[in-house]
Amino acid sequence: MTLDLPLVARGKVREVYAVDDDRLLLVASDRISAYDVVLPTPIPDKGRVLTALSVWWFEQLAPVLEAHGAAHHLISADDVPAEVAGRAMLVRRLRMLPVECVARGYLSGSGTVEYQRSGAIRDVVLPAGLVEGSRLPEPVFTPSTKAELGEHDEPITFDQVVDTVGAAQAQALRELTLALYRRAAQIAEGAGIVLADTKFEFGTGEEGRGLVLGDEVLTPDSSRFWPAGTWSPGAAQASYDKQYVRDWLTGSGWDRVSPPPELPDDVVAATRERYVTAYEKLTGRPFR
Ligand code: Q0Q
Repeated sequence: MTLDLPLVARGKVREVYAVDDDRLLLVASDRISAYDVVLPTPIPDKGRVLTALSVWWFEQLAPVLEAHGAAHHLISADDVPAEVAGRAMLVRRLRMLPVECVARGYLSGSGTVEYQRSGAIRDVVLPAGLVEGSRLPEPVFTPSTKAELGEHDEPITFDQVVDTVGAAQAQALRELTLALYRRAAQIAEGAGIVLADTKFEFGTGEEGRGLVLGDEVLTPDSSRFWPAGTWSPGAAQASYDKQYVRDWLTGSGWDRVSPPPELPDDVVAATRERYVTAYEKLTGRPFR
């Protein structure tokens, strides 16, 4: 599929195209990545499900954004080229801030590794005795740099955010990131899903106005979603969307260095179903 639009940016599973001076097109593919590698087998409808989920979250979080004098960048998910219908968002072009705004309600992944070494995640000191999957006493803001494609984001301190965007905007990023996370985690809990952590990206629009929430929001690609029913601190939690893929890859003997193998049909079907189920449980709407 080639769109007749200039490519602005390409991620592992998404692209950004320029529509005009003021608008971009965010396109989600059916590609899936695991262990930081894009797999050769697409997951049918993944792009459409994650786009529909982002659009729904923008609706749900609009009151929180407004309460903080902020906005979001979504213009339309309908007014998009037919080739990418259902899996693209027409968005306002922003001046994106070079900070990945991560909110964590639970300890997991790279956060656990750093905590085990230092009792903290950069400058965010955590209580003793936490393990992989532990719920944190309060959600925490643990920003990171925006790594180049293929690189890992590097955690940074709040003071480094201040040095990057200034004290007022750094404080606004932290407050808004945590407020959005709290609301989203509350909604997810009602659907039987643990929102362990998520990553927001913000930009600014017209001079002097507030922050604008960009990128995709609260998808299984930008967040860790765990089934609440099986949450059990002390080990890696089952991923809501990628566990079938991870387990099959582990069992396949793939060495994580050579090109990854094709996924079998049953793993593809089960993974598609997980994305659809996550959408339907969170939104209460049937995926069409
Ligand atoms: C923008 N990205 C992310 C990305 C690769 C997405 C550029 N509203 C905006 C947005 C957004 N969203 C961006 N730039 C200006 N205004 C977001 C990091 C990168 C694929 C998909 N890149």
